[in-house]
Amino acid sequence: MESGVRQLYAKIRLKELASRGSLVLPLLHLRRTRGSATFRAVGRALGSTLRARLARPGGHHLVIFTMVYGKRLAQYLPAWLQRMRAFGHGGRTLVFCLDETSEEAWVEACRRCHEPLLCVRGREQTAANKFHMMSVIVNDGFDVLYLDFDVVLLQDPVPPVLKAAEQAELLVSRDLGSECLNIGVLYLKAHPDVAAFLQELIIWLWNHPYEFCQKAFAGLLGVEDLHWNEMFGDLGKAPRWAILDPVNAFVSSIVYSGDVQGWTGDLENIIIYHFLDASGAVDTKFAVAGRYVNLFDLFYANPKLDLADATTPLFQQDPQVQDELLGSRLPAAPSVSVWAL
Ligand SMILES: [Mn+2]
Repeated sequence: MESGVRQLYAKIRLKELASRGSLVLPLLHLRRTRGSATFRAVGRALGSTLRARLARPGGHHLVIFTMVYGKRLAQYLPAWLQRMRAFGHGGRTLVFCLDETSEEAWVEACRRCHEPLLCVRGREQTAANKFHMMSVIVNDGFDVLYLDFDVVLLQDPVPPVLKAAEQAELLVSRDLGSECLNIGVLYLKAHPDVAAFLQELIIWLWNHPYEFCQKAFAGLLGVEDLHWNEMFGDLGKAPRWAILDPVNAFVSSIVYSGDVQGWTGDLENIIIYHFLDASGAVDTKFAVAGRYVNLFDLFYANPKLDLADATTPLFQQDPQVQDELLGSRLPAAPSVSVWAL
């Protein structure tokens, strides 16, 4: 078959699958005995523990979700989860552990320090996992706050995220000095427009496996140009979306560029610090520090920090934490149009 025809054929099949999927996914709780082991494990976590727990009066149907892999980082997971628990979110935090086939470092580490049901094992180490998992969560009626593992909470992110979500179904972080989205901190509301968006994104990535998923995500929101759409049809309407304040609240460290990365304002206003670990390596020619700096050690293996203490800011607990945060602080925000809630 000619490649263009084959792609079109694959697309039509996927569209059919996806539309059938969108009909059945809301009935997920009825079909948890089917599907892959991972799909069933997510269904069990959502259907039993999380549905009961998050349905309490005053609770919110919000799942915090992170995705982790690689043996190097498993050692930091207990401390990472301790920080979630400090803000009362341990019981809503789903950890997707992508282990190597022969080594179960992650899922074992997770189950030792977390509720076993909330540690879900996957096998394929691909970024697309994030969107498939979020699609399952959203289609099962839960909002989801995805957090990269290379973040640290300075304050509880849930109240400001829920406040911002009053005006948008999708919230995403961004570089301080560019319009480049960063899907390392991402909130998706359980909403039909979001479910359709995720479905479209998954289909788009299937048809364009060579594209960087963050660019595809931004492209479907209309922020970046996507190519070859004439072959795959028009893109659908994006959900209402907004940027999480990249200036002083949902901020990132400076690794490569003080013109683009970093933050400005007051230490007290930082909610999430995304320290851009990038799989534990840097290009030493371009990194501002000239070398890789392991900030997992600073935040998650630091005897001076009591991560369970949510009231004393981490930068007051250890001057080195303060130095790190201030090292990425700019005197003023660069002049890009800031669109933040
Ligand atoms: Mn990250």
